[in-house]
Amino acid sequence: MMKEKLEQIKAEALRQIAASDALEKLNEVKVNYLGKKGELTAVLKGMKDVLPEERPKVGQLVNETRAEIERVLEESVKKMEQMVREAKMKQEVIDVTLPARKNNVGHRHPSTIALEEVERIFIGMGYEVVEGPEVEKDYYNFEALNIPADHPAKDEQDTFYITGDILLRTQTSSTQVHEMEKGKLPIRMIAPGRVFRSDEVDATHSPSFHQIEGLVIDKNITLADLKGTLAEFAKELFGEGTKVKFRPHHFPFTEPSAEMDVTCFKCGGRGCRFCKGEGWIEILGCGMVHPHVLEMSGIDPEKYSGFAFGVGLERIALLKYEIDDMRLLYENDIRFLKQF
Ligand code: 2NL
Repeated sequence: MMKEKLEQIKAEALRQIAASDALEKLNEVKVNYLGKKGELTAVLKGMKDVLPEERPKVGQLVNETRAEIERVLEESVKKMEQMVREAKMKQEVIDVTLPARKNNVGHRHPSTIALEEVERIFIGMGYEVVEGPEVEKDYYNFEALNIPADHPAKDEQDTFYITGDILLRTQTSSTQVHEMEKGKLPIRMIAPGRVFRSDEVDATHSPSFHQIEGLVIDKNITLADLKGTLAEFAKELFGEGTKVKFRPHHFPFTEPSAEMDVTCFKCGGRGCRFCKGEGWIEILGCGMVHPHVLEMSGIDPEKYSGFAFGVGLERIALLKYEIDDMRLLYENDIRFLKQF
Protein backbone atom coordinates (compact mmCIF):
# COMPACT_ATOMS: atom_id res chain seq x y z
CA MET A 1 0.00 0.00 0.00
CA MET A 2 1.13 3.49 -0.93
CA LYS A 3 0.23 5.01 2.37
CA GLU A 4 2.30 2.56 4.36
CA LYS A 5 5.24 2.96 2.02
CA LEU A 6 5.12 6.75 2.43
CA GLU A 7 4.89 6.39 6.23
CA GLN A 8 7.93 4.16 6.07
CA ILE A 9 9.89 6.63 3.94
CA LYS A 10 8.98 9.47 6.26
CA ALA A 11 9.93 7.52 9.38
CA GLU A 12 13.29 6.53 7.87
CA ALA A 13 13.97 10.11 6.70
CA LEU A 14 13.17 11.56 10.14
CA ARG A 15 15.33 8.90 11.80
CA GLN A 16 18.25 9.81 9.57
CA ILE A 17 17.70 13.52 10.24
CA ALA A 18 17.74 12.88 14.01
CA ALA A 19 20.95 10.84 13.66
CA SER A 20 22.75 13.57 11.64
CA ASP A 21 25.61 15.25 13.48
CA ALA A 22 26.78 17.58 10.72
CA LEU A 23 25.32 19.89 8.07
CA GLU A 24 26.80 17.67 5.35
CA LYS A 25 24.81 14.70 6.66
CA LEU A 26 21.55 16.69 6.65
CA ASN A 27 22.28 17.66 3.08
CA GLU A 28 22.74 13.98 2.20
CA VAL A 29 19.29 13.23 3.64
CA LYS A 30 17.83 16.06 1.60
CA VAL A 31 19.34 14.70 -1.62
CA ASN A 32 18.38 11.10 -0.85
CA TYR A 33 14.73 11.85 -0.07
CA LEU A 34 13.75 15.08 -1.77
CA GLY A 35 16.21 15.22 -4.67
CA LYS A 36 15.59 14.41 -8.34
CA LYS A 37 16.73 10.84 -7.82
CA GLY A 38 15.33 10.72 -4.27
CA GLU A 39 12.87 8.26 -2.79
CA LEU A 40 9.82 10.56 -2.93
CA THR A 41 10.41 11.38 -6.56
CA ALA A 42 10.57 7.65 -7.21
CA VAL A 43 7.14 7.29 -5.60
CA LEU A 44 5.72 10.03 -7.83
CA LYS A 45 7.15 8.25 -10.83
CA GLY A 46 5.29 5.10 -9.70
CA MET A 47 1.92 6.95 -9.86
CA LYS A 48 1.17 5.34 -13.20
CA ASP A 49 0.57 2.06 -11.33
CA VAL A 50 -1.99 3.69 -9.02
CA LEU A 51 -5.68 3.56 -9.92
CA PRO A 52 -6.73 6.83 -11.53
CA GLU A 53 -9.37 7.60 -8.87
CA GLU A 54 -6.79 7.08 -6.12
CA ARG A 55 -4.20 9.36 -7.68
CA PRO A 56 -5.29 12.72 -6.16
CA LYS A 57 -5.31 11.22 -2.71
CA VAL A 58 -1.92 9.58 -3.13
CA GLY A 59 -0.59 12.78 -4.68
CA GLN A 60 -1.73 14.75 -1.64
CA LEU A 61 -0.15 12.18 0.66
CA VAL A 62 3.19 12.45 -1.18
CA ASN A 63 3.05 16.23 -0.88
CA GLU A 64 2.26 16.09 2.83
CA THR A 65 5.12 13.66 3.40
CA ARG A 66 7.45 15.86 1.42
CA ALA A 67 6.35 18.95 3.35
CA GLU A 68 6.84 17.22 6.68
CA ILE A 69 10.33 15.99 5.80
CA GLU A 70 11.22 19.47 4.49
CA ARG A 71 9.96 21.12 7.66
CA VAL A 72 11.90 18.85 10.00
CA LEU A 73 14.98 19.08 7.79
CA GLU A 74 14.91 22.89 7.75
CA GLU A 75 14.48 23.02 11.52
CA SER A 76 17.40 20.65 11.99
CA VAL A 77 19.60 22.66 9.62
CA LYS A 78 18.85 25.81 11.65
CA LYS A 79 19.63 24.07 14.93
CA MET A 80 22.81 22.61 13.49
CA GLU A 81 23.97 26.00 12.17
CA GLN A 82 23.31 27.54 15.56
CA MET A 83 25.36 24.79 17.25
CA VAL A 84 28.26 25.25 14.81
CA ARG A 85 28.20 29.01 15.46
CA GLU A 86 28.22 28.57 19.22
CA ALA A 87 31.08 26.06 19.09
CA LYS A 88 33.09 28.48 16.96
CA MET A 89 32.43 31.38 19.35
CA LYS A 90 33.59 29.28 22.27
CA GLN A 91 36.74 28.30 20.44
CA GLU A 92 37.57 31.85 19.40
CA VAL A 93 37.09 33.44 22.78
CA ILE A 94 39.95 35.87 23.61
CA ASP A 95 41.27 35.82 27.13
CA VAL A 96 42.24 39.45 27.66
CA THR A 97 43.83 38.59 31.01
CA LEU A 98 46.59 36.48 29.38
CA PRO A 99 50.08 38.05 29.60
CA ALA A 100 51.09 39.77 26.33
CA ARG A 101 53.58 38.06 24.07
CA LYS A 102 56.93 39.89 24.21
CA ASN A 103 57.51 42.01 21.14
CA ASN A 104 61.10 41.61 20.01
CA VAL A 105 61.98 44.96 18.49
CA GLY A 106 65.61 45.77 17.79
CA HIS A 107 67.41 48.86 18.97
CA ARG A 108 69.88 51.40 17.73
CA HIS A 109 73.48 50.51 16.91
CA PRO A 110 76.05 51.97 19.36
CA SER A 111 77.46 54.15 16.53
CA THR A 112 73.96 55.49 15.85
CA ILE A 113 73.44 56.18 19.56
CA ALA A 114 76.72 58.13 19.61
CA LEU A 115 75.80 60.01 16.40
CA GLU A 116 72.40 61.04 17.71
CA GLU A 117 73.97 62.16 20.98
CA VAL A 118 76.43 64.43 19.12
CA GLU A 119 73.63 65.73 16.88
CA ARG A 120 71.46 66.44 19.92
CA ILE A 121 74.22 68.51 21.54
CA PHE A 122 74.88 70.67 18.47
CA ILE A 123 71.21 71.05 17.53
CA GLY A 124 70.82 72.37 21.10
CA MET A 125 73.41 75.04 20.27
CA GLY A 126 71.53 76.08 17.11
CA TYR A 127 73.42 74.02 14.52
CA GLU A 128 71.91 72.53 11.38
CA VAL A 129 72.63 68.90 10.41
CA VAL A 130 73.57 68.67 6.71
CA GLU A 131 74.34 65.53 4.73
CA GLY A 132 76.13 65.35 1.38
CA PRO A 133 77.29 62.87 -1.29
CA GLU A 134 79.85 60.13 -0.59
CA VAL A 135 81.15 60.33 -4.15
CA GLU A 136 82.86 63.68 -4.71
CA LYS A 137 84.93 65.68 -7.12
CA ASP A 138 88.60 66.01 -6.24
CA TYR A 139 87.97 69.78 -5.98
CA TYR A 140 85.47 69.52 -3.10
CA ASN A 141 87.42 66.90 -1.19
CA PHE A 142 90.90 68.38 -1.56
CA GLU A 143 91.46 71.53 -3.59
CA ALA A 144 88.73 73.68 -1.99
CA LEU A 145 90.19 72.70 1.38
CA ASN A 146 93.63 74.00 0.52
CA ILE A 147 95.08 70.51 0.35
CA PRO A 148 98.06 70.70 -2.06
CA ALA A 149 98.46 68.28 -4.98
CA ASP A 150 101.46 66.65 -3.36
CA HIS A 151 99.74 66.09 0.02
CA PRO A 152 100.07 62.45 1.21
CA ALA A 153 96.26 62.21 1.70
CA LYS A 154 95.89 62.46 -2.08
CA ASP A 155 98.08 59.43 -2.71
CA GLU A 156 96.37 56.49 -4.40
CA GLN A 157 97.50 54.47 -1.40
CA ASP A 158 95.20 56.57 0.81
CA THR A 159 92.19 57.56 -1.30
CA PHE A 160 89.76 55.53 -3.44
CA TYR A 161 89.66 57.14 -6.88
CA ILE A 162 86.80 56.41 -9.29
CA THR A 163 88.34 58.43 -12.10
CA GLY A 164 91.21 60.92 -12.10
CA ASP A 165 89.07 63.60 -10.43
CA ILE A 166 86.12 61.68 -8.94
CA LEU A 167 86.66 59.87 -5.66
CA LEU A 168 85.10 58.56 -2.45
CA ARG A 169 85.27 61.45 0.02
CA THR A 170 87.93 61.13 2.72
CA GLN A 171 86.20 63.66 4.99
CA THR A 172 82.77 65.30 5.14
CA SER A 173 84.32 68.77 4.70
CA SER A 174 83.16 68.54 1.07
CA THR A 175 79.57 68.89 2.31
CA GLN A 176 80.60 72.06 4.12
CA VAL A 177 82.27 73.49 1.03
CA HIS A 178 78.98 73.02 -0.88
CA GLU A 179 77.23 74.87 1.94
CA MET A 180 79.73 77.75 1.86
CA GLU A 181 79.34 78.03 -1.93
CA LYS A 182 75.60 78.62 -1.50
CA GLY A 183 76.56 81.99 -0.07
CA LYS A 184 74.04 82.00 2.78
CA LEU A 185 75.69 83.36 5.91
CA PRO A 186 76.07 82.91 8.79
CA ILE A 187 76.71 79.15 8.77
CA ARG A 188 76.32 76.97 11.85
CA MET A 189 76.34 73.33 10.77
CA ILE A 190 77.51 69.82 11.41
CA ALA A 191 78.12 67.36 8.59
CA PRO A 192 77.94 63.73 9.70
CA GLY A 193 78.52 60.90 7.28
CA ARG A 194 80.45 58.02 5.85
CA VAL A 195 84.01 58.60 4.66
CA PHE A 196 86.59 56.37 2.98
CA ARG A 197 90.32 55.80 3.29
CA SER A 198 92.40 53.12 1.68
CA ASP A 199 93.40 51.59 5.02
CA GLU A 200 93.96 48.02 6.15
CA VAL A 201 91.44 46.78 8.74
CA ASP A 202 92.72 46.57 12.32
CA ALA A 203 91.46 47.41 15.82
CA THR A 204 91.51 51.16 15.12
CA HIS A 205 91.28 51.42 11.28
CA SER A 206 88.71 50.64 8.62
CA PRO A 207 88.51 51.62 4.92
CA SER A 208 85.06 53.02 5.65
CA PHE A 209 84.14 54.88 8.81
CA HIS A 210 82.11 57.88 9.90
CA GLN A 211 82.99 61.44 10.66
CA ILE A 212 81.20 64.42 12.06
CA GLU A 213 82.58 67.76 10.98
CA GLY A 214 81.39 71.10 12.28
CA LEU A 215 81.60 74.56 10.73
CA VAL A 216 80.71 78.02 12.02
CA ILE A 217 81.14 81.12 9.86
CA ASP A 218 79.98 84.57 10.90
CA LYS A 219 81.33 88.04 11.55
CA ASN A 220 83.75 88.26 14.49
CA ILE A 221 84.14 84.53 15.11
CA THR A 222 87.34 83.99 17.12
CA LEU A 223 89.35 81.20 18.70
CA ALA A 224 87.41 81.94 21.91
CA ASP A 225 84.20 80.80 20.17
CA LEU A 226 85.92 77.59 19.11
CA LYS A 227 87.21 76.92 22.63
CA GLY A 228 83.93 77.70 24.36
CA THR A 229 81.87 75.64 21.92
CA LEU A 230 84.09 72.57 22.01
CA ALA A 231 84.51 72.74 25.81
CA GLU A 232 80.71 72.74 26.13
CA PHE A 233 80.46 69.84 23.66
CA ALA A 234 82.98 67.81 25.72
CA LYS A 235 81.08 68.46 28.95
CA GLU A 236 77.77 67.39 27.47
CA LEU A 237 79.27 64.27 25.91
CA PHE A 238 81.53 63.07 28.73
CA GLY A 239 80.16 64.74 31.84
CA GLU A 240 80.09 68.12 33.60
CA GLY A 241 83.55 67.64 35.17
CA THR A 242 85.31 67.20 31.83
CA LYS A 243 88.18 69.61 31.09
CA VAL A 244 89.69 70.25 27.67
CA LYS A 245 93.20 70.94 26.44
CA PHE A 246 94.29 72.24 23.01
CA ARG A 247 97.61 71.14 21.51
CA PRO A 248 98.95 72.97 18.45
CA HIS A 249 98.66 70.93 15.26
CA HIS A 250 98.58 71.41 11.50
CA PHE A 251 95.80 71.02 8.97
CA PRO A 252 95.96 72.63 5.52
CA PHE A 253 92.37 73.92 5.87
CA THR A 254 92.67 75.68 9.23
CA GLU A 255 95.08 78.23 10.69
CA PRO A 256 95.80 78.05 13.54
CA SER A 257 94.98 74.36 14.02
CA ALA A 258 94.82 72.23 17.14
CA GLU A 259 93.95 68.84 18.51
CA MET A 260 91.69 68.75 21.53
CA ASP A 261 92.11 66.35 24.43
CA VAL A 262 89.55 65.73 27.18
CA THR A 263 90.27 64.64 30.74
CA CYS A 264 89.82 60.90 31.06
CA PHE A 265 86.21 60.31 32.18
CA LYS A 266 87.31 57.14 33.98
CA CYS A 267 89.90 58.67 36.34
CA GLY A 268 89.06 62.34 36.01
CA GLY A 269 92.58 63.08 34.76
CA ARG A 270 94.66 61.36 37.41
CA GLY A 271 95.83 58.68 35.02
CA CYS A 272 94.56 55.12 34.75
CA ARG A 273 94.70 52.05 32.54
CA PHE A 274 91.95 53.42 30.30
CA CYS A 275 93.92 56.57 29.38
CA LYS A 276 97.22 54.68 29.54
CA GLY A 277 98.31 56.77 32.52
CA GLU A 278 98.00 60.01 30.51
CA GLY A 279 94.94 61.49 32.21
CA TRP A 280 93.99 62.92 28.76
CA ILE A 281 92.27 61.40 25.76
CA GLU A 282 92.57 62.83 22.24
CA ILE A 283 89.14 63.49 20.82
CA LEU A 284 89.10 65.81 17.80
CA GLY A 285 90.93 68.11 15.40
CA CYS A 286 89.96 71.74 14.95
CA GLY A 287 91.03 75.21 13.96
CA MET A 288 90.12 78.59 12.52
CA VAL A 289 89.06 78.24 8.87
CA HIS A 290 91.98 79.17 6.63
CA PRO A 291 91.34 82.51 4.84
CA HIS A 292 92.19 80.91 1.51
CA VAL A 293 89.49 78.24 2.11
CA LEU A 294 86.90 80.98 2.74
CA GLU A 295 88.02 82.90 -0.33
CA MET A 296 87.87 79.88 -2.66
CA SER A 297 84.22 79.36 -1.70
CA GLY A 298 83.36 83.00 -2.27
CA ILE A 299 83.43 84.26 1.31
CA ASP A 300 85.35 87.46 2.05
CA PRO A 301 87.91 86.65 4.77
CA GLU A 302 88.15 90.36 5.62
CA LYS A 303 84.48 90.37 6.66
CA TYR A 304 83.93 86.84 7.87
CA SER A 305 85.82 84.32 9.95
CA GLY A 306 85.02 80.89 11.25
CA PHE A 307 86.08 77.77 13.06
CA ALA A 308 85.81 74.11 12.10
CA PHE A 309 86.36 70.73 13.68
CA GLY A 310 86.22 67.05 12.83
CA VAL A 311 85.59 64.02 15.07
CA GLY A 312 85.53 60.34 14.28
CA LEU A 313 82.16 58.85 15.15
CA GLU A 314 83.51 55.33 15.80
CA ARG A 315 86.17 56.80 18.09
CA ILE A 316 83.43 58.44 20.20
CA ALA A 317 81.43 55.19 20.32
CA LEU A 318 84.53 53.14 21.29
CA LEU A 319 85.38 55.60 24.09
CA LYS A 320 81.86 56.09 25.39
CA TYR A 321 81.09 52.38 25.55
CA GLU A 322 84.63 51.24 26.38
CA ILE A 323 84.90 49.02 23.33
CA ASP A 324 88.49 48.03 22.56
CA ASP A 325 88.15 46.94 18.92
CA MET A 326 86.53 49.00 16.16
CA ARG A 327 85.76 45.85 14.15
CA LEU A 328 83.06 44.96 16.68
CA LEU A 329 81.09 47.97 15.43
CA TYR A 330 80.96 46.57 11.88
CA GLU A 331 80.47 42.85 12.45
CA ASN A 332 76.89 43.20 13.73
CA ASP A 333 77.18 40.21 16.04
CA ILE A 334 73.86 40.24 17.91
CA ARG A 335 75.56 39.11 21.15
CA PHE A 336 77.69 42.27 21.01
CA LEU A 337 74.96 44.68 19.87
CA LYS A 338 72.55 43.46 22.55
CA GLN A 339 74.71 45.08 25.26
CA PHE A 340 73.86 48.68 24.34
C1 2NL B 1 90.84 65.92 11.61
C2 2NL B 1 89.85 66.80 12.15
C3 2NL B 1 89.10 68.73 10.98
C4 2NL B 1 88.11 70.50 9.77
C5 2NL B 1 88.20 69.17 10.05
C6 2NL B 1 87.16 71.98 8.07
C7 2NL B 1 86.15 72.12 7.13
C8 2NL B 1 86.09 73.25 6.38
C9 2NL B 1 86.99 74.24 6.53
C10 2NL B 1 87.96 74.06 7.46
CL1 2NL B 1 84.87 73.41 5.22
N1 2NL B 1 88.06 72.94 8.21
N2 2NL B 1 87.20 70.87 8.80
C11 2NL B 1 88.93 71.39 10.44
C12 2NL B 1 89.81 70.91 11.38
C13 2NL B 1 89.92 69.58 11.63
O1 2NL B 1 89.08 67.38 11.17
O2 2NL B 1 91.50 65.25 12.34
N3 2NL B 1 90.97 65.95 10.29
C14 2NL B 1 91.97 65.27 9.56
